[in-house]
Amino acid sequence: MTSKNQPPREGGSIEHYDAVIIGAGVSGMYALHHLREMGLSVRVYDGASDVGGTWWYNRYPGARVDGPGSPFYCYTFSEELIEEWDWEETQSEQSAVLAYLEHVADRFDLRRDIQFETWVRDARYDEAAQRWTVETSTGVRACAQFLICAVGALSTANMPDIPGIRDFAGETYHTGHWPHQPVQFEGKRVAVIGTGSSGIQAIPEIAKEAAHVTVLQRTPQFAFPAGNRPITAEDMAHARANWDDFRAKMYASNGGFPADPNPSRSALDDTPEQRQAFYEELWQRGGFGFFLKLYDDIAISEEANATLADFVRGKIRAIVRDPETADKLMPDHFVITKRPILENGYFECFNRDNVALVDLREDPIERFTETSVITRSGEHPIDMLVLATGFDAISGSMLRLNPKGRGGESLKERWRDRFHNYLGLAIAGFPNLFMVHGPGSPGVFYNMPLGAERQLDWIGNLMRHLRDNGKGAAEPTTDSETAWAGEVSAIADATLFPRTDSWWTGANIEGKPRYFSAYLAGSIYYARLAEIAANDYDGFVLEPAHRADDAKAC
Ligand code: NA7
Repeated sequence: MTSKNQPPREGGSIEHYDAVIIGAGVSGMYALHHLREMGLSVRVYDGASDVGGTWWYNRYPGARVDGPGSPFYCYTFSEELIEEWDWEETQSEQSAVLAYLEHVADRFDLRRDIQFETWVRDARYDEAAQRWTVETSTGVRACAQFLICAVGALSTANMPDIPGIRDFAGETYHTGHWPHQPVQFEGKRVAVIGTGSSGIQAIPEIAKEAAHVTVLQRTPQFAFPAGNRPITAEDMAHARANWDDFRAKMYASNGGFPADPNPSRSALDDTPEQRQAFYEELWQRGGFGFFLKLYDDIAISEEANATLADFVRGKIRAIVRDPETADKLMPDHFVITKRPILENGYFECFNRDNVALVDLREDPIERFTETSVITRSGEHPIDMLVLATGFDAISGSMLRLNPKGRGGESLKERWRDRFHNYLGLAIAGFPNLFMVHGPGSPGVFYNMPLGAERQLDWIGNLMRHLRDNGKGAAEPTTDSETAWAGEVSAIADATLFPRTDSWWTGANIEGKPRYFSAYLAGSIYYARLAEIAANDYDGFVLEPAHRADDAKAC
């Protein structure tokens, strides 16, 4: 393994690369490997002290893959990687995913081109030079033709602004910035704010050790059994032997996982008894398969949606012994229109004597003191506060970076009313800047390592096209952005997703443009990318290179 912590470099000087990549998580790591394979000179900057991005930061107790899971939540670009890496569980623990990413970094010698513990503080486009200049927290400045923003869709923590929260003198942790040393819960009274995926994974684990846990819930959630299972040597051998077939299915499916398409069936085609039996079978099996195998109108028809919502509410009532607590846990939004949650003993943990639920809708937080949280009904003395309050998701990390494009216009200005972009990866006024998993792409609705590979392969081809054709910059037109926004919204508006407040719609962050910004059909998205590339990058303006260097082929 190469050295992880490089000393700050001298200020003043500027380093030159073909591409600068911001972020050394799943996407940035592949970006580095791929662009380097293309023969480009590349530098990666990341604020963390090692690779992993989201998987480096989110080390809270209970953190696991909560999508369709292993062995298909992985890179697909290297046959050797598939051959040599064994997954042990379907819902891999955070430490197992991070170990995999560390292995990838070792295997492809990635760290030599990554500068860790280095935040990019500013990124500006120079129109005459057709280049981006970045300034970093360590004083290093770099200049590159291409800027790849692999900044993560879930990496800018949402810190609640509650009166007195800074006065609280006990330990405070955000799940998305969990410490690297073990956190001791024994004997402590812990309050957890937030019942999204992170809170619901963490709460049962904390409750096993803590003296008392107060769960501060704003929105009750639908959660489904995680159905975590061991992956045996035979399972791995089967996945390897049939990898080509699995990979083809991953490419063909909307979510990027090898799911067989379901026969088209409405929830309303079945009798109530048939539906109940079907839901029960899925519930017993558990896992993300629940959502992949469902009736195909659950996210479209209110009536179909209600059949599943009622089923889950019945399950919560059956699990939670205290009827008053069960009432508070009853979700009332359309099921699966907030990020579906996989749980391991979440509802059961409300049967423990050391767990109490506070419904913030009827008993809101008024303030914190040095030693307690005070809600309308009274004071809850605590020793520790866990903020499972999520992220300024999808667009938040791009806005935190706030690059300055043509004429010095900042992204914050450009995105004041909407996250204007084309294909979810390029922005008018910001030539040669490419986002991975940006708003307008399938992003969090797709198998993210595979999505990163597919977007970056496409971006790499566009770079090659520029260089092969004497072009220096690619930039979408605002007309193509408008048409793309219409396409993204038309797909989303045919569903119930935009009608629920969630981080998918930006409703969790005050003042954020509120609309559903993901491209919901992954297979159509990648077909659109292929079609646009085949059509001479329709929707982009390709500007002639101002420098001979930039016209060289790669
Ligand atoms: P989420 O899903 O955004 O959950 C955050 C939770 O925190 C959610 O229950 C929020 O309630 C709650 N929250 C946020 N701010 C506040 C304040 N100010 N007061 C009370 N409650 C608050 O984030 P996660 O980290 O759990 O999951 C993110 C994704 O990571 C997940 O979906 C997986 O894809 C991986 P709300 O629902 O907004 O009312």
